[in-house]
Amino acid sequence: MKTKMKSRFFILSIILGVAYFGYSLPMAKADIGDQTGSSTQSVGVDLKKIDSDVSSLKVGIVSQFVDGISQAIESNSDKVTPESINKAVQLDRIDLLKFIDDSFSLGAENILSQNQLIKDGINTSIKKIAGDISKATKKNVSLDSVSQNISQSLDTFVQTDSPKFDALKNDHVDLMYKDSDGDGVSDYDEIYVYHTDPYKANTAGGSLNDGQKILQGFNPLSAESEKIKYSAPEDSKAVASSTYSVTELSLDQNTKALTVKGTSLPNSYVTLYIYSTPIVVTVKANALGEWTYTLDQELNNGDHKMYVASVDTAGKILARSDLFPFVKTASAATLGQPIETPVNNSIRNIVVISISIFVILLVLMISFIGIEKKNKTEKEIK
Ligand SMILES: [Ca+2]
Ligand SMILES: [Ca+2]
Repeated sequence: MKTKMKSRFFILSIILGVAYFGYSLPMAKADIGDQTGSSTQSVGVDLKKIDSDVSSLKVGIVSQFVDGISQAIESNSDKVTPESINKAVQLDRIDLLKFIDDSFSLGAENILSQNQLIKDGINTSIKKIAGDISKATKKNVSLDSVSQNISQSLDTFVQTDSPKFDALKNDHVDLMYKDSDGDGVSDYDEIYVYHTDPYKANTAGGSLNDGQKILQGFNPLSAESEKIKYSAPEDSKAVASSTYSVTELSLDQNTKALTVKGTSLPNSYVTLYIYSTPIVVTVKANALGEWTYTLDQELNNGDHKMYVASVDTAGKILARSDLFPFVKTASAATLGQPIETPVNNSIRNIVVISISIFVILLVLMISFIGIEKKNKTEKEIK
């Protein structure tokens, strides 16, 4: 009896071992994709964080300036009406707002490197406005505290975001904004995604340059018109949902053409997969990481779904969005909530392994009872 039990446990452990090994093998492969996805995800997140810091800095500076001037006008309007003071400062105020707009439109890198020039420009404008108010009220009005507060906000931004920006530069994110050979593919994508030559517009030869080939679905590493064999996005676990997404759908009422908008890394190419009619197209995102695509064929009415992904020359998905379902009717296209795919690996692992153990134990128990019964009957017959 004891030997029988031992051999049964031996068989059980072999079955469990084989089941676990079989399951963990595809998971290990998936991790490679996950790593690529998460590094792309963090670059996207860091870039967005710096962008949002830049916009809140701008909002903060404008409101400090508007509040400061309103206060100065209010507290000095005992003899002159606020309207006439307002009129006196109008032109200089417009100039300052334009200067702030221009300085901030160039983005974080410009603010970090031109910080002193921006501060000086703002201070000079505010001094001029203080002069306007002094003239109108015939009082000596100073706006130095407004200037100081604005300078302080800019300094705080530089202190907190400069290290973040340097870290991104270390990750070569600045290469996303460079296209040394002017073929439409950023130096970053040439080096890290397609392995094409960043200094040669037409890496492999042929009539199309690297960017034209990628847009038309051809392998830029081949001189021939070799189509990229796109792998299925649902099989890829390299999800980078905060970088790759679909944000907007619209249907032109006249042409019935569907336009899709979404996000990706700046100046990079994304491939859109639209099901169930499989449509696979590649588009390029702008410097803000926004892309737009208008379908040249009319889509059937009904339920559809789509993914957006960054794909290499072998058709492998390096990073992708969640699954975006949408409904198209004769008059509208409605985007649904993104569906996270696949479900969390670790939870799925636990569920699958627990179920396997339960099933195997059940089968063994049934066969054990069966053998015991058989032994009993055999004994009884004897
Ligand atoms: Ca290039
Ligand atoms: Ca090139």
